Amino acid sequence: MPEYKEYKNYIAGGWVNSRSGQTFENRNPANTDEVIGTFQKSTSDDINDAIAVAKEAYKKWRLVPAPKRAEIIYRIAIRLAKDKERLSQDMTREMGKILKETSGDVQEAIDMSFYMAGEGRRMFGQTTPSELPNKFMMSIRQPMGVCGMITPWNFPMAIPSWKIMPALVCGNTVVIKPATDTPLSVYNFVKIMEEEGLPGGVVNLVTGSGREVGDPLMHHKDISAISFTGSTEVGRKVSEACAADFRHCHLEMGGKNCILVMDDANVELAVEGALWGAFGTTGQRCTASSRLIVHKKVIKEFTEKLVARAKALKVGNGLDESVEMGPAVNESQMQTVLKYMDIGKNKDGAKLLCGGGRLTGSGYDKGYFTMPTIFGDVTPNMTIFREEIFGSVTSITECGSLEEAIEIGNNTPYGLSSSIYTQDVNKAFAAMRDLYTGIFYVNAPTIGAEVHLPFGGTKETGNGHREAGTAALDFFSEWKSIYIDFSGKIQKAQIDA
Ligand code: UN1
Repeated sequence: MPEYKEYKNYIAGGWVNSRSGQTFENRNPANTDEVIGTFQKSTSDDINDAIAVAKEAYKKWRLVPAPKRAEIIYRIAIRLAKDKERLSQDMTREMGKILKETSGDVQEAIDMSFYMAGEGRRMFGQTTPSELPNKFMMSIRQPMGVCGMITPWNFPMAIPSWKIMPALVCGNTVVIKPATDTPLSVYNFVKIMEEEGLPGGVVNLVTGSGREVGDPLMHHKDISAISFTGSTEVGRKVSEACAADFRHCHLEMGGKNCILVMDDANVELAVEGALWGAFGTTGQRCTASSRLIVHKKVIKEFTEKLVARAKALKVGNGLDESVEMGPAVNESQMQTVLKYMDIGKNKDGAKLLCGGGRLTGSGYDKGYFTMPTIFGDVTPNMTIFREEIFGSVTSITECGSLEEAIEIGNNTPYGLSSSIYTQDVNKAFAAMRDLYTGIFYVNAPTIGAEVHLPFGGTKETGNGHREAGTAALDFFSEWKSIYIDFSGKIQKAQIDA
């Protein structure tokens, strides 16, 4: 068995043990015999240390000119690109998704870093004429202080980059708690920040559980803003923790995204899209295509082709380049997925078209492998239609018209992503207008957002904020409106004619 390492917290520019003196293990979900490393099992003591340090570091960092902050971010981007192969390998080993996808994840962090480095010389405010003579007015972005980040395991480097990079370019300092399943990817990211010259204390990493680390982080009075990606259940707690004293919070939570397949769609293309949207990242994306709403004229052809493709998917260890789908991230996630497979079969009474259980036998017995699973005859009252599964399960629901498809598509508490396959521009535009989601695609699945447009969702997916694009700057800065009167006399807005 290969040697494994003990990884530390990063506080005040140094690598330190948790004050608890305890660690936890990180194992490969494709082969649970393989220990990736041990990480600090931190507590509120460590979080308090990290926040105090970040608060102190903020005093200097906020005064570093944004283009200079951005130069460091630029160097980090270059270094991520240089180390992409190693970072992807580590990510596949710690969370299971296939190498092509983990290198996409690292690429997304590279893209975000370059994008935010560019913002260092933009971060535009407004100037606008005053209603009074000899008076000037403008708005600028100002940083807020220490930002807390709680990040998920499904995009272990991309999502931390969505939060850290805009926070830094705006002049904030950071305390991040990564998911317990993927501390190595955030460790690797922060290590690169250190090596590329980010001053100590500006970004601090504290590993550990949600209860022992996430909870004190979200409740701490010196945290100006929390950015959270994860379950709706935990998001609600973050929101409540911040509400009492009006600290800002950005929440990115569940999804139950739909693809509409119209009777005029290119069915081959729709099948390709649904396969990728449903089973990419083993279905463990907030943007996963978990509801396929298909016109009755093409449902037979679409279903047959999709089921054939899903059955042929090669499932296994993501380090094997021929593998197309990796394992569930951990035992409990696998159990949740198996539970929904069971509900689909036995409670909802949907028609199981393929998959429906755990993969066992040679190559599978050491990991959390589930079958690519498709249910047919799914109706909006069924649990598998309503609840986010976050695994290798998708469902097919029949519709008879565009209007009906849109109604079914909107029939969910979530609102992250939606898509339509059609050759008819009129249908595409109507769906674009009427599907109430934060992200929308035409002739592409519900996954695959790029970093320079806002990312986030409506309804129970979010709380109105967005990550990525310039929208991220809106969350990680506060507007300051500035009026400069050079008339030498008192001038009264709204009153002087
Ligand atoms: C997520 O599912 O949590 O748009 C993020 C996408 C990826 C990001 C997904 N770029 O599918």
